[in-house]
Amino acid sequence: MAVNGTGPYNPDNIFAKILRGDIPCKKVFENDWVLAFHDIAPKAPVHVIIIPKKPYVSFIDFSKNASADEIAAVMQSTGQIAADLKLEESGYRVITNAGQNAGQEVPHFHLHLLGGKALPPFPV
Ligand code: DGP
Repeated sequence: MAVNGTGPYNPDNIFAKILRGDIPCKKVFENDWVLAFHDIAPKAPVHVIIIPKKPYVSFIDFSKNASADEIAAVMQSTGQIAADLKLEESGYRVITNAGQNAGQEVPHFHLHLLGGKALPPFPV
């Protein structure tokens, strides 16, 4: 992955391995477009990773190249997961890190769903 989250997709990244079933995850949701699972190092009581099943390096790649149906599926799935996990009443945060300067470590586009407590003010 280039520093800005573009470049060729690396099929050896950890989320690609999770999608293939090569390594386990604690799954919370799956449909034709999306897989979601608990983050291995949670930053909040609820910290879920939501990924498209198709290979996109980052939000930059996803926003340019995914179909409208797929973008809708990812966003609607995220809202559904938040509702299923009872986060709607207390509120929650959805973020994505696009590129290394933003803190992206895994080069498969993903959303972080965070909640379950009062979250600190957004850092920057
Ligand atoms: P980011 O820094 O935005 O690329 O976030 C990557 C997240 O992925 C980070 O919060 C930790 C999580 N993560 C890394 N490796 C694994 C893994 O093997 N399993 C799970 N469930 N989460 C992982």
